[in-house]
Amino acid sequence: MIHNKTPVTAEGWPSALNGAVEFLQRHEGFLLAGYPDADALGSMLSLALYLKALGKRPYIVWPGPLIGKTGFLEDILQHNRVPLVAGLHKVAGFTGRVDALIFCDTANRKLVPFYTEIHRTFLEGNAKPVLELDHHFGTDSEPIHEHGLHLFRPSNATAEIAAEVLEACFRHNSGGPDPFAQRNIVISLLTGLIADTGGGRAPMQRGDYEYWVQRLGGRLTANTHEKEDDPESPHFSNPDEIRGFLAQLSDVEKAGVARLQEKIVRAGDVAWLDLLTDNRRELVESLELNPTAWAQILETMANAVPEVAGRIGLLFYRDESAEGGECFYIKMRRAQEEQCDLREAEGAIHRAFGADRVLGGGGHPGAVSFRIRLMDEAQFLEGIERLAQNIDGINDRK
Ligand SMILES: [Mn+2]
Repeated sequence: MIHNKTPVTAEGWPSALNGAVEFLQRHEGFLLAGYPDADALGSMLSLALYLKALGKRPYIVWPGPLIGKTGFLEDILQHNRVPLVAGLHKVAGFTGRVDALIFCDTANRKLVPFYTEIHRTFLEGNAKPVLELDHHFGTDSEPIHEHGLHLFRPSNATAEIAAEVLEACFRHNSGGPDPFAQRNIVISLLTGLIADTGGGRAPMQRGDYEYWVQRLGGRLTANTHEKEDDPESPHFSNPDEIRGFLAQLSDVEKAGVARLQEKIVRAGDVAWLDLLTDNRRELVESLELNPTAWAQILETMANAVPEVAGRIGLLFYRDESAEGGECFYIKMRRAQEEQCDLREAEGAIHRAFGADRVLGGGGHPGAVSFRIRLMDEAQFLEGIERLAQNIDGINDRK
């Protein structure tokens, strides 16, 4: 049975925050895990680096090399000697060293790398205490551990929640290290925030976004000096440079984007981009794209397609399901000026493909994704056309 996540109320938030501070103070060895996108990584890294500064032991669950632009976050961890728990069989090796778990930015347990092993090692029987930070409230959302301390809030990014936790820690322990004085903590948080808001284009809470970009950006600039001992690449001195870096395309990526622009199909104010087998193979082979370039093109197109349509854009490709089998993956985003809540598209997805074929999905008002059971590609494309007609009528909150 699924119990959807519920946000902590405004009245309950200060005590939840205090609970998180005590949680971090009370324990010594922390296993951090989450679905490794930029926000989850940024949140985990910032917490891990602060715990390290307190003399505690963070371990980050690492499913493998990162695809896309977030590789520099891995470099930050290496420089700071935060151990990565890489590979399934490694998890159990940390039994004696871990006395608490932190999950960041992950809608449900199916998306946590090595969850079965983590559960078997740390959450069965005498379960270790759990802290969860998240901002996903889709229909597939569910606390990873029911009895955890849940800092759930509809923020722009989990990185905002992590920043609040760090701020609260410093308030309680102002003689200790100042988390925002550490460049790498600030860079990690800003990366998560910028990535989750489409490069700052589409924050759900504009005020919060501005607040954190100014506050963290100010500290980043203040702590940037001409010569740094810690070799960083790239070397950021303000949020705009992080934004620029995340959005920057190489020549081959630009060529890929230009080609895909021509393949966008418009139907009213909805548009879609078919990245199923043929289109994708043709592009990858002719431009000799590596996985990083492909990921960058995908992210760029996910933001471009809705703008072409003026309202809602979607793209789809084949991907792995949480169980490891192949499935179709649909990414849906709304245009910058559009106010509708895309989470309401779930009904349309069910009608278009049949509820039993939808493996799961969810997201934010501005961006959702769904996994669909494998079927004939022609049959799937018919479903997409039905979906485009259905979501055209989604409630507009303008
Ligand atoms: Mn996130």
